[in-house]
Amino acid sequence: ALDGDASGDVDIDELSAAWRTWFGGAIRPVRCLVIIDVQNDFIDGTLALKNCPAGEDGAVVVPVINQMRAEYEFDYTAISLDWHPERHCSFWECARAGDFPAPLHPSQDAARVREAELFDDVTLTAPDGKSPMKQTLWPRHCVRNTWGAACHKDLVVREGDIIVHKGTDPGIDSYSCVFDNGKYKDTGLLEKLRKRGVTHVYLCGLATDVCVAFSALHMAEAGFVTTVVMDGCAGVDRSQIEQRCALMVEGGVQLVYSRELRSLM
Ligand code: VGL
Ligand code: ZN
Repeated sequence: ALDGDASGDVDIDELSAAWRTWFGGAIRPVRCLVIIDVQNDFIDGTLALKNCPAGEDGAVVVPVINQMRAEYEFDYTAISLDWHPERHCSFWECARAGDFPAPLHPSQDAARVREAELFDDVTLTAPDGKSPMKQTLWPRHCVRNTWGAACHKDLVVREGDIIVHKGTDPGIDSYSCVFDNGKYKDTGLLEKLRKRGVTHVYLCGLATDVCVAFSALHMAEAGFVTTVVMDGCAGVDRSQIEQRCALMVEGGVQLVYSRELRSLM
């Protein structure tokens, strides 16, 4: 009955039995809340979003995220942490000091890098040794094992939460919690989610137009049903937020508000 060239040939009971055999149980969504970079430096530290162009306060996402955890039953929760070494290619201070831990691309004027302003872009050589790779220069932030890299004190973290570190390589940045910016290496998160049978991911955190957007795009591309909870996010720059939201929608990501989850889950 499954070989039908006419739709009437498909036997739904038989089809559903086949799925049950494959999966060993009833088919249901397996949901993971993914909390991106709710770290002190993005809230009260060196890269505080409230001092960025959009003027959004990173702290407002904390109660929204905690409330989601309390109200909805996610099977899993993953927490990503921007986790940089002391010298990192995204640090403006390293660029200014001429102590840059990544090779510049031949097209990049080295003198320009030493005079770069905060948030300027520079062009680095990718880990393949030849491709140009754009890098924004941020103030030094989220240095591993420092206060700035720690989660906001009020964020609920439970035993069993999946913790994923990103941006650990000095020579390449990683906005996404899935792949680095050049897609050379993955963080290991995909494998952890797949091992647990996760089908649906719900993203929130910081920053909407940077790490949340890139993570959501990679997750949708990897085949997860991907939702971003907008009131659980705060961003850097208004026009960037708009552009990246459009890009996410184009990439199949659903953008919602936390109160809508009740009807979606
Ligand atoms: C982020 C800029 C630099 C983020 C991380 O978490 O959105 N932004 N590193
Ligand atoms: Zn970073």
